[in-house]
Order: sequence, then structure tokens, then C-alpha cells
Amino acid sequence: MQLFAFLDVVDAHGGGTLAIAGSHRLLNEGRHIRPSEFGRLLRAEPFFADLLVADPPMASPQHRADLLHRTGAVGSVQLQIVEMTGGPGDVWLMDLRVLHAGGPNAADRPRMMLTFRYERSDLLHKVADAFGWS
Ligand SMILES: O=C(O)CCC(=O)C(=O)O
Repeated sequence: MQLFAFLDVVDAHGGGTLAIAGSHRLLNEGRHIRPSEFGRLLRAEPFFADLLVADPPMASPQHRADLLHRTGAVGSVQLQIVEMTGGPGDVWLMDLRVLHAGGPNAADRPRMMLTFRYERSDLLHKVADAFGWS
């Protein structure tokens, strides 16, 4: 499980973490996947292809805003991008398998959040294998 807490107000488009609800059901066969392999598998899916372009050259502000609220599916798995917003003391709890990333911040101040991961100790060696840690 991963905890995200707000230390200040973070409104929509204020840099809150973006999570893809439902993504914990993808690639969930109980084996570890190296990050490079994971990216290759995701890019093959139309839902992710646009999202994984770091700075789309022709993207209008509306296109970017639409991306942040995208819904779709990969096979039978329904997906929806969710932007975490909240105020001081609010927390979101998330399945650690959910794909997520920092969101763009259009506000005039930095977003103030913290995160903490609660990992199963019996699975830490698989995380280490996936990232090539000794
Ligand atoms: O910066 C963010 O909002 C995302 C942070 C993140 O991906 C993480 O700590 O796991």
C-alpha cells in the first residue's frame, strides 16, 4: 500500500499525483517485470501510447487537459486517470501496483505532498530483482 498525504491545499491541476485507477489489474501474473520491459508493454497499448510521450509536440492545452481525465481499457480492464487533490491532513491510500506519476502543476506555488510505501517484506526481493539491486 502507498500513502499520499497533503501538507497544503492541492487543487486540480496543482501538481497532485496522477493515478490510473484499475491499473493494478494489468500485468498481474505474480512475476516481476523490469521497468524497461514494462514501458515496452504499455507503449503497445493505445491507452498508454499518448501518455508515455513526455512532451507531445502538437499537444494543445485542451489535449493535455483531456489526457489528465482519460478513461479507457486494456482488454477487459477498465482504466481511468484520477488526479489526487486535497487539503492539509487529507490522505489517499493506494494499492502499490497502481501506475502513477506526478502531475503537471499549473498553480503558482509548489504542491506540498508526501508519500510513504508500505511494502510486504516477503516480496522485497522481487522488487530488488526487477530493479537489478543486489
Ligand atoms: O510526485 C508524485 O506525485 C509521484 C510520486 C511517486 O510516483 C512515488 O513516490 O511513488
